[in-house]
Amino acid sequence: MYDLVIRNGKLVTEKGIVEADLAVLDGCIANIMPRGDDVTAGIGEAKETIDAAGQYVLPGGVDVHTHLDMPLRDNIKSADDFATGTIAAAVGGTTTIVDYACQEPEGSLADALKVWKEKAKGANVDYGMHMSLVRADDATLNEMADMVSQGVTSFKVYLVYGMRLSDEELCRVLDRSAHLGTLVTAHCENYGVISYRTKKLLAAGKTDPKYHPVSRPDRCEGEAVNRVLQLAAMTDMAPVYIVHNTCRESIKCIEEARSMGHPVFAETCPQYLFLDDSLYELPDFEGAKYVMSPPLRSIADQEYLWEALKNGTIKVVATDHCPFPMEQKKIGLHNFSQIPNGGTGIEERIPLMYSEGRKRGLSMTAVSKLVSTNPAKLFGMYPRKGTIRIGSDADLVLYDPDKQVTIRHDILHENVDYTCYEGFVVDGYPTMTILRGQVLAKDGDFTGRSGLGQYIRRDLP
Ligand code: DUC
Ligand code: ZN
Ligand code: ZN
Repeated sequence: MYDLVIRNGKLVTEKGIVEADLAVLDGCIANIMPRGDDVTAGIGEAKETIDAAGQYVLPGGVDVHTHLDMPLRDNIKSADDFATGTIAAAVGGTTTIVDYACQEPEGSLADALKVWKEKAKGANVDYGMHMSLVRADDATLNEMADMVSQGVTSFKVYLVYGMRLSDEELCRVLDRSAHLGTLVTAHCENYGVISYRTKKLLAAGKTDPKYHPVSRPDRCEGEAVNRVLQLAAMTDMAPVYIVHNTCRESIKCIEEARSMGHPVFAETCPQYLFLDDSLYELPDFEGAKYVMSPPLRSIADQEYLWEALKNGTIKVVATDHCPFPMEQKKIGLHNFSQIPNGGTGIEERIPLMYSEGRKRGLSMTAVSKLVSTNPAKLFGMYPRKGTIRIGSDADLVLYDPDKQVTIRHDILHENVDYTCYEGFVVDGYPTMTILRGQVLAKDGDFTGRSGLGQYIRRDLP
């Protein structure tokens, strides 16, 4: 007997929309039958049946860029931990996240993974880990192979912030990663440029949030993307994934690298597709909500990113979910460079992307590839995650295309006192989220048993 059957839905598969019924056994998709054929034939009625008439059945969302419970500096951590952040993820239709574990300045990768796995106990959706590197010494490079055997198959490098690596260190990491067959993910901004411009702005008394984007313009991102891609090209064409692309300046470099056959992959995030730099002009320190790095860009950049989603240059929409409460943002009331960087998205991503994606001519399948299938493939979780097919985990989202919702902070579950998308109206919303056959969320509420999330040991991409 099957554990669960979902009848009458429209399945969003990689090959398109299929009107079919789906059966679940032991947490996996066990059978799919076109409408009219009985999915339970010869097996008997299932323990539970869900009627998905009028709804799409999506593959669970896969968010490969989150910062849960991330220490920023003394006494400041990102507001969502693995308990709250994954409730928000589940209600918003995301069933798998990949969070960034961070190596300590003097610490080992093994220590960092242990710390992050401890933080993740009690998670409500499945989770994998990337590893952010703050050093590229022999000990760290030697540990990368151990990480792979523990299911960590991607390594992050920063070209900015205190944890930035030098060009030589970047080459060392790229070289080792190419050798291991892993993926280097890169936060690209030019540290020297930002440092110089920030000092100059502050010295001139320009301290408001609106100077944050002035301190780190699009060229500063483009330069760093170009640099890391050139270094990777000189290092056996090491595969690279550029996180949170915001602008034409960076996408142009990626297009060029891809046209030369370099395995380069691009991510963007909802904030760069839906929000723009005019928000920094808001009065009363409201602009601080949008202080994140890289910063929001122009409407023209937004349009460029949407085109890049359509033409396949950008393969993934993830969130960089890393909110800080307004009280903490106020640390930078008189100095924009002190505002903790980051915003919301883990709960809003799926509704925003399906709603706007459809309006902009992307098919349901095209959106599902951006938010589920492609990230699962690039980060070694496919076909277990990111697709609706027999044998895959039964991570499913029922999505009502006619349910119009106005996004407001008070309907969301993120543990912070605002949403970056207050007042946005979305056409379509998740009505049920299922993780490995178990219902986690229904009609905007978390209704599941807590702590069902499991660690995903990722394969090489
Ligand atoms: N950028 C942010 O805005 N927040 C978290 C980390 C990052 O790179
Ligand atoms: Zn980043
Ligand atoms: Zn990030």
